[in-house]
Amino acid sequence: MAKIIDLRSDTITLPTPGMRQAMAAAEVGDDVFGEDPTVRALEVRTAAWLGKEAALFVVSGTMANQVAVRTHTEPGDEVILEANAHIYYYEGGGAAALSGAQCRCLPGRRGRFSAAEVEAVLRPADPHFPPARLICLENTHNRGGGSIWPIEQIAELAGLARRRGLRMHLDGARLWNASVATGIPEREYAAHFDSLSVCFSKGLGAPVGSAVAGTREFIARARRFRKQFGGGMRQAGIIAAGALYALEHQRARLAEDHANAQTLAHGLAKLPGIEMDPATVETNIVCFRVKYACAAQWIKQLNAAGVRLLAISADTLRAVTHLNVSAEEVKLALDVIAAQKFNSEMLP
Ligand code: TLP
Repeated sequence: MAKIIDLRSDTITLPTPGMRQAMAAAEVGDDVFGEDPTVRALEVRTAAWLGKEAALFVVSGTMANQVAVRTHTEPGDEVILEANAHIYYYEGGGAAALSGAQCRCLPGRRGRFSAAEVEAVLRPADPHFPPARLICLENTHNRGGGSIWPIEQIAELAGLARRRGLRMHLDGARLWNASVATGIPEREYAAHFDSLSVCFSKGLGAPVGSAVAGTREFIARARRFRKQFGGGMRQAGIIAAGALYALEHQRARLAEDHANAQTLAHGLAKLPGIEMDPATVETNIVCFRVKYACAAQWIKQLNAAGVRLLAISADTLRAVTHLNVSAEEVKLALDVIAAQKFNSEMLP
């Protein structure tokens, strides 16, 4: 069988030879005792990169977000976010289960919403109402198709949050992509937030690991919740070394993923049966609607032909470009997609 071209997610990326070497050579210690020098180095480097006082290494983006939500809130507090936000949509009900938070979902446009829309749902202090505590944004926005938040719009939301006594958290799993695409450094985005999460294990290509960053005080409290959630790790320097390597050596190449996503989007836009506006593709995520046959049938048929995509709704597919897919393979994937036969009789 021909080589499989796996565009399901940038989470499937494999460690590079240089990364494996760095991991094998990592100095380690017991990180729960604060004795792992490589974890420490990664936390210090990440905090500096993001312009925050401190950072905490965690196993996943989900844990980074959920530790942050728990650190900001008490049970019964309201968290305002967009209806397709990863924190709400894809984290197993974590905000409710782990923090007892009530999520107030706003409808977004490709994941984005305005300060006026938040203001419209804020309620006065009154025993009837849960106190609104936290606003969460996602940049880039996954289900928004890798969309980037304009920094002016973030600044407006941060201004509102300050005036109304709310905190701001950024799910920055793919903040690197936003920064590489816009040229706006991560720290400039981060400056508008009290806390943010970042992932080393998506486009950057590390096998495991994310971080949450914020003030020293915030991170000290977050460290307790990481332990409570079972996320205290021991000789974690082995994986932290991969993350550190990813940050130092594999960030700039994200521009290649963005260029490959453009090739894919423009190619898809020409195919019958696909609804795709390439202007909506801003980073490495390409979401498109299929007209004939449901998304699940497309997935099945493409899988058999060696191209893997993800169905993110009944009629929408997602392709993500990454480290392990070359420009050549993206063109090959397009040929495979173009060769498929679908018709409206296949609709359920
Ligand atoms: N997203 C995954 C799936 O969970 C959908 C993917 O394939 O894109 N924030 C954002 C914006 C994410 O996209 C993800 C992962 C996470 C957080 C969670 O990261 P992990 O998978 O490390 O828990």
